[in-house]
Amino acid sequence: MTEKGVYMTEINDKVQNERKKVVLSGIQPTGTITLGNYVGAVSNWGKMQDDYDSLFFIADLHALTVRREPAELRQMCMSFFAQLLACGIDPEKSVLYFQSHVPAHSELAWILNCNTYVGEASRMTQFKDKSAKHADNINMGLMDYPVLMAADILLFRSDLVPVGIDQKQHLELARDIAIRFNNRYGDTFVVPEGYIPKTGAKVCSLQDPTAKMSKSDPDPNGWVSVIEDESSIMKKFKRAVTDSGNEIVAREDKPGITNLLVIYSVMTGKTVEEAEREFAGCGYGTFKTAVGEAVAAKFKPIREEYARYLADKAYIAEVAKAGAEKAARIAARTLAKVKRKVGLVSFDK
Ligand code: AQP
Repeated sequence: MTEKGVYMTEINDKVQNERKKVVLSGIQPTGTITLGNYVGAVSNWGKMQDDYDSLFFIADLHALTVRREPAELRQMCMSFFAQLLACGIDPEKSVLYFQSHVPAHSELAWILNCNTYVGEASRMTQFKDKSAKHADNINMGLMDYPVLMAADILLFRSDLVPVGIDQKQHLELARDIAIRFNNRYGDTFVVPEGYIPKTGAKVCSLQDPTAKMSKSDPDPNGWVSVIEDESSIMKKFKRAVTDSGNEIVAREDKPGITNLLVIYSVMTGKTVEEAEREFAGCGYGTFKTAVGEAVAAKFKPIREEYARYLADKAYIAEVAKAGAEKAARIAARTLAKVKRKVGLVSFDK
């Protein structure tokens, strides 16, 4: 069996001759999973797990780049795990785990740090934005975030990384680091491709349709969560900021309506053009109610499943432990290879 085949086998725990493509992605346990995270990332994870060897993790180490109350972080981590299960990440199909339970993430990040330039990391838009937002805490972790993300991806020889458009720059850096390492030390890493959805790669705030919907937005009317109740979702959509005029069309000068059409399209599986036709001649009020109803209908079963999973801490622990063990087994191979390539001594055969 080829080396590639071994990786595949470890993930699936079954023998196949061809290596299936590997998909990996993570989410920071801050706030709750928003409609933006769901549309841009998590809903695609659910769809991909049937066709790929999939690994998904709670990026708890990434979450430390911003100051958090320890008890709150712990609670968020458990809540996010339950939310991912409720969103359809199936532990029978995917490896699901907490990033901090697999120390290889941090170990590889250190080696990659030594192969990344300060200029590259300090140029990242997210670093600049978060530095401005947290001016009292511009820590090394904030700048190092994309290098840890590169380690997350490269550790598992990931082919595809499903992310929203905001992570595109980080993904490009991960590719640059992989190519540089391969050129210097010989073929080691798979150079990953981004999987950025055609519709919904950047869901915007309901209050500012020119800004990304973000779970750390202090204005709760800007976002909705996958575990939010129906009446609250409906209120937020009724209050959603729209544009001048009364046409329901996706156009550059209509960011509010375009954002709502994209959301409706992803929630219902209809195309944006179909949605435009459906609401031609309707008022903004009717349209906003329909979008809210589509979102509430999609999220209702997620909210119910979430409550069930969160109440079963033993199940979460069982899934998370098994996931971390599998992930650690796969990661150990890449890490051993990397250590050997850079010249660290090993007594293992
Ligand atoms: N508005 C969005 N539209 C589409 N995709 C999005 N993602 C985030 N916001 C949107 C995608 O969700 C995944 C998980 O994101 P993350 O937790 O790693 O952090 P983030 O990108 O920084 O998301 P937030 O919501 O803005 O978090 P905070 O407020 O904590 O910084 C990623 O794949 C991301 O692309």
